[in-house]
Amino acid sequence: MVNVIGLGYIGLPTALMMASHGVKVVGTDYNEELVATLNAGKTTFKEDRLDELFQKAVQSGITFSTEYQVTDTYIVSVPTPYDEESKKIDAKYIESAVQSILKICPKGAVIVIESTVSPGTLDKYVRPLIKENGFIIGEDIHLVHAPERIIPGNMVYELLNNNRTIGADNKEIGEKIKELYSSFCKGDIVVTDIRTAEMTKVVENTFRDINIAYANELAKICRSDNMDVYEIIRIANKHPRVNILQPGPGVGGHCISVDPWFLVGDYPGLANIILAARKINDSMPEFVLERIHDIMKENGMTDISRVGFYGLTYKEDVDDMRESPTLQMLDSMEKHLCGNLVKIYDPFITKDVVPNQMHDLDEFLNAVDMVVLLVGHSEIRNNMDKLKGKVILDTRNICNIEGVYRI
Ligand code: SAJ
Repeated sequence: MVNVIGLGYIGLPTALMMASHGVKVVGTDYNEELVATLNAGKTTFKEDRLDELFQKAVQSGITFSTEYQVTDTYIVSVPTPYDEESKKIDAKYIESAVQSILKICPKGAVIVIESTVSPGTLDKYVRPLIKENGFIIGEDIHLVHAPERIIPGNMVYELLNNNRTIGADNKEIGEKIKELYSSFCKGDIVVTDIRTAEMTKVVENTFRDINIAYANELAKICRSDNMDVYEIIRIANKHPRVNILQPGPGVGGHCISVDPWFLVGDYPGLANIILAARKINDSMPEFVLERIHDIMKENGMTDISRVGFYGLTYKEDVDDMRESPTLQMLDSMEKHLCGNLVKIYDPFITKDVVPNQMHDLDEFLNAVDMVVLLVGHSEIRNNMDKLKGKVILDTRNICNIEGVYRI
């Protein structure tokens, strides 16, 4: 039996996927409300094909509990935030999960850490904890790092098809865990050591952050000298070895905007491109605010309450708002005392989370003269006509209406 600890964006789909492929699974989370929701037969976030997978897993016997289970395999999938100041990982959730496992697990149990961690985290935080509790690693407890790679919006497909990395101290244990993941994963599963697996995961997300930063920097350069960044990227990408990403209002989500900081925090002075990229991407929400200011001025607009932000999530067609550029913009505006004046709408966010949030697209559009497209949800892509007559700032390059402004 596998006990999956942490039933969030990664733990839940992973637990469901294993269960629906014949593995006996119990999902554990300390959040009683979340466990109650799952036990009532409902999923806790929106994701393509997740409900279908949930039904299959329930039929296959998955159960959910707030209690840790006595079993031989644990998969830990808890948050790994970083400390705002030091930029180093805050491993407290991993530590408390491992501590709870150690209280009940039998001799020879395998603890698989799925959460993304900074390189060296298992050495620095997890191994000492296991030793302090009187266990011998490699005999009483086996440690494995199996970082996830799935992208919100396409999680089910990617869980099934992506290649994976498994880091273990011991080849045999690595192969055993590989076999477990092979129950559902059709991709290549590489077995390596723990440190390499930790570093590989962070390096992957940093690669993307740097590439997005390049697109964002180009957007700023082109804006300053009146060039069309989208046309330039489109043409440059015709080169067989060039693939520039798209500029946008910033980088959100809990991975790409977080993981590179681990390298900056741990290798100050060495992580230079990485730090520059982080700074560029973090500067984008402010850059969009400046664009709004300039465009309002150009159009003789003075009333910020007639400006509407479309989109609160960090990217299209997900309901995840973590580190979203829109929230970063609102934060920044609050400092200038105008944050609670703009109107805000997102079809995926039905609860009120910010002031002046609206819950109907038509009402939202009626209440504003200028729309800032911050997220390219399918809803707005399919309703572009409704924006006609508005002043539009499109930060995602999804609107072709004449006169549209871009970043
Ligand atoms: N973005 C741009 N321009 C682009 C692409 C993305 O501005 O050209 C923005 C998005 O709008 C978003 C942010 O970047 O705000 C990140 O979005 P994303 O879709 O690129 O990535 P995530 O955070 O949803 O998922 C990533 C994935 N990592 C990589 O692509 C290397 C996923 O595979 C990981 O599993 C996930 O992070 C994770 O959990 O680490």
